[in-house]
Order: sequence, then C-alpha cells, then structure tokens
Amino acid sequence: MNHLRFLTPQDMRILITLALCQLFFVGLAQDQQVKLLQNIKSRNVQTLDGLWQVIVDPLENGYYNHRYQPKDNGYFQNRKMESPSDLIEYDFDSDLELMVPGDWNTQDEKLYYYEGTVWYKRSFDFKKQKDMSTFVYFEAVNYEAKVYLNGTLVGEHTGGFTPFQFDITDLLQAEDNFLVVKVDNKRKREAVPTVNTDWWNYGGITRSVHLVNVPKTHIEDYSVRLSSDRKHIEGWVSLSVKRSGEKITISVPELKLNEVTVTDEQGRAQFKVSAKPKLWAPSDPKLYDVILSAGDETIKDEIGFRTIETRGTEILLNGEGVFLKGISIHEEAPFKTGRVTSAEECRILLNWAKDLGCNFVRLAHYPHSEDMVREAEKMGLMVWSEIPVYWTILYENPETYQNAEKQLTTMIQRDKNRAGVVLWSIANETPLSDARNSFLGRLATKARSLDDSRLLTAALDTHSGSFGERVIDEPMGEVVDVIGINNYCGWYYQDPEKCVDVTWRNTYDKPMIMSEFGGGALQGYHGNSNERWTEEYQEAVYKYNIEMLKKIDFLAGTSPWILMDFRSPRRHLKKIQKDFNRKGLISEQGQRKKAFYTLQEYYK
Ligand code: GCB
Repeated sequence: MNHLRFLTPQDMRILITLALCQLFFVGLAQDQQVKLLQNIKSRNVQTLDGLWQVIVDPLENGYYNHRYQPKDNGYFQNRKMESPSDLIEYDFDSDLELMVPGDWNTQDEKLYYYEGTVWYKRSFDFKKQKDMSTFVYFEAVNYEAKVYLNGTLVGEHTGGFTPFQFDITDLLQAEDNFLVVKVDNKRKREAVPTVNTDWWNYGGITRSVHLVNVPKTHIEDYSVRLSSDRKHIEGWVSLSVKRSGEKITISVPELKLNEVTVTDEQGRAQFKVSAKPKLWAPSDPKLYDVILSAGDETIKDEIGFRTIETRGTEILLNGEGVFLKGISIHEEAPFKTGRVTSAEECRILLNWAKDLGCNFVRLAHYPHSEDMVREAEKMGLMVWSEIPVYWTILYENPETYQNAEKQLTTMIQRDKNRAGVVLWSIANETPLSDARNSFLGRLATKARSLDDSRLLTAALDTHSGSFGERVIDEPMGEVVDVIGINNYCGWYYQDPEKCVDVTWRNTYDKPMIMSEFGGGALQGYHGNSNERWTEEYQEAVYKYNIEMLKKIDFLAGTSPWILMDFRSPRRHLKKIQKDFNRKGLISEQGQRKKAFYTLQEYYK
C-alpha cells in the first residue's frame, strides 16, 4: 500500500522539514569530527614559513562585489594583467610582505590596531610522488581562514588557536602553485572568544604552515598512554582508510616492547601490553621514543607515561599527592612582543617559570602552540590547557556552542599524547546562568568522552560569601574535577594587607587551584607598598595573598596572573600601561619585578 496517498500537504511539509533537520544535524555532527594528522613534525614535511605577499583589504573587496555578493574572480585567483588594457586592481607582487608565522600587528606599524581581512599569498613548486597524499597543515590562523590553492577553495576554518588541514593532493601542480589565504580577525559577538577580551587580538597566520606528505594509507591518529592501574601501556592507532587486516606495529625500544596488531574494519587497532615504564614527573620528565609503523610509514614520537587523578581535595600524580606550583602564561613573545613564533621563545618563557620554582604552567586563555606544550613537557612542567570560552560569550547560541566544542575537540585531539598536559580547562570567569551551566556541562561531557585520562577544570569566580569569607559553591564545581578560582584580593577589591584575614570555604570535596591572583606594577617604578603600580605594591599583593593561601587546606595549586606583561587593548593608562596589562612578574623586556622573588620564595 502506498502510504503517501494518505499524507496531506501539511504532513508532507512536516516530513520534509524533519528530513532537512536531520540532514542539518548529520552535517553538524560530521563537521565536529575533526580530522587532524597527529605529530606532523615526524612526517615528511615541506615548510611554507617565510615571507608571504599580502594585501590588506578592510572592505573585503577581494571577496565581495559592489552588491556585497561573493565574487568568482576574487583575489584568490591571483590574476595578472595580460595585456596593457587589462583592468586588474590588485597585485600581490607589488604589495606588502609579512612573515609567517607571525601576527601582522607587530610587523607593520599601520597594522597595530588593524582588525579585518588580509589576503596572504605564497607560491611554491612541488615534486609529486606516486601514491602519496599531501595536506596543507596550518598550526593556527587568527581568526577565520579561507584557503585557496591555484584559485580553488580547499576549505575554511574558524578559531584562532587550533590547527587544521586540507587534502590538496589533486590540486597540486609541479610548478608555480599559489596558495592564497583570506585571513579575517574581525571580532564577532557570537565568536569564541567574543568581542571582549583582556588580550590583543593579534591577526594573521600566527603559527607555522606545512605541506605534509604521507602515503595514501597512512597513520592518521593514535593514542599511547599508561593505563590507570599503571601496569600497562595502552592505546589505539587509526589509519586513513577504513580497512581491516592492516598490520600495525607499536614499539618502545627502551622498554623492549614490540607489539604487532591488526586493524578492524574501521581501520583502527587497539592494544594493551604489560609494561613498567619509568613514570613522567616534574622531577624526572622521562619521555620514551615510541615508534609506530603501518605499511610504508613509520613515525616516531616521544611519549611520557603518568597518571593524574584526584582523591578528595588532593591531586595525585602517579598515585602521590602533588602541589601544583604554577604561573599563568599568555602566548606572547619575550623581548620582541607580539605572538610567540618559535620553540626558542617558548623555552625562554618556560625557563623563567622554572626559575620561579614552578612545576606547572597555566597556558591561558586559548590552546598554545604544540611547541609550547612539548617544550613544557620536556622541562617537567605540568600543563593546564584551555579554550577561549572567556567571560560573556553567547551561551544561548547553538553555533557558538558548536564552535567551542570544535576548539575543545581539536585541542584534545592534538595534545592527547602529551603526558605533561594534566588539566583541560573549559572556561574562564563565566557568568552564572542556566544557559552557561548547560553549555559548560555539555563541553565537560564532550571532553570526558574524548579523554578520560586527565582532569577537567575551569577558572571560576566566587559568587557568594563576603569579603571576609569567600564561599566556593558555583554550580560548575559539581561538573569539574578541579576547581579553578580567580580572585584578586588586594587589587580589584580590598587593601593588600587585609587579604591575610580572608578565609575560604569549599562546599565541594574537590581540590582547588587558585588559578589567578596578582596585581600590576611597572617594572622599575618604586615607592610605598600602598602606591599602585609600584613594584612594592605588587610585592605586597603577593605577600599577603600567599599568607591567605597557606591557610586553605583544600588548596592543590596556584597559577598567579601572570608571568610576563602582555598587550591588552583594555589598558589605557598611558604613563604606566601603554597598552600592556602590567600584572607580569617580569616586564615584556625580560626584567624581573620584586614580586617575582616573593613567589619564588613561596615555591621554595
Ligand atoms: C582576569 C582574567 C584575565 C585578565 C585578568 C586581569 O580575571 O581572567 O584574562 O587579564 O583578570 O588582569 O584583570
């Protein structure tokens, strides 16, 4: 019987709407499955770093026509005049050049405050190899990127601090390829982060770009870690093709571990082998060479093995209580200012953290580069890694949620093999509301579904209690494993010396990290300890806060705000700030302030 004969036009409309909705949600779901090659630096890569030609395009004239419709012959076509009468009103060859990786704001004075579109173009030759696939891999572009190769759109990406890749195998030619990227860092209310942040909105291709060549059947992703009972090394390897019976080898030569397994029909192989590795810890950040092979491909990673968990109000690393002596860090370069662009700059910042006596860094407020995370791990610094769900983003907006979830997924995807990373942070100082609770609750569920071997946290405000007694009863305390608290006693409220008397009550049986405290000082500016902006004032803020912290028995760590002064468009006090948030313990030129030594003393 034909059921459709009994359907009214109204029913048909409902059915069509339902079908469209389903298509829409399937589309969304697929979009959320971030495909990302793990550990690209161990692959066959060709760098695209260096000078790129650029065109600054505030009106997006290279993209929209005068009717504000996307045009077919945009700047991504990189056209040239072919005869003297041709009208082409742009030319990458005679315009500006900018360094990649790098932000544009600190490379050209005219771009210091610029927020909008810049077109980047880079030409290259390419030696095609049989049976190989080539991806263009961007470590980060802030904030939106549209990527074109030889005039064809290969993909788009949103989010300023997470990597993305596109398969460009079929578009590559032997000579004169041109890669054009439309980069747009306009702030948007619905974006993550939103329009309002306390850091500079550095635009550009801020991290490295690579061409990655891999065999058609290659290892796409893997996870190698210590089991929670600390008796096994376990994990999985997944191939680029969904094919069963492919042989996979996982070896850790130093442990004489050599495991051979085969893929299932999803192209994925699981493994679990008895092992007793030396455990990764700040005192001995042991990393093992791990070699994975499948077909024609062999890749090497350096992986540490550890467990991280909580027991009541304690954090346990490898089963033992640990206090997280930390510092917060923005990804801003020492000395030159602007975005960090090299592993060397990461090492300078992290060495300063080591000098402070840290075993922990809070990488605020967005995923830092893979270099930063790997360098921290090598130095024995535990890492708090965060997504820019910051202040008042649009918690009611489904697209904002999808965006945040994708950034979270990519962060976990990229760094899941880093033993150094112990905490995923899903938010910073978010306002109380049902919409926010549901937003963060969903993010937490997602994070746990992707990775159950780390702790979840968020930097929260205290919303109840008085100046004298602060009470931790934020609903998010229920959701996270470790409660981060940002609290500026002695700076945004109260005189510094009164902070000693502040007491803390935790309504949750969970560890608390004081994820921010501090105050501002201009390096070299001296005076009384009650004079704002002097090093002595900042020193007093640290001194009395530390006295307060010492009395909190559920305190499991601290990451004061912040290692180094950093640029912020909210800091207008010309004589002192000059566009810098001055809460650094070190100036942007690397000079230590008095409070550096106060914290160092505490960490001893
Ligand atoms: C905060 C924010 C941080 C700011 C800091 C400040 O609570 O989390 O992003 O930079 O305060 O200096 O006000």
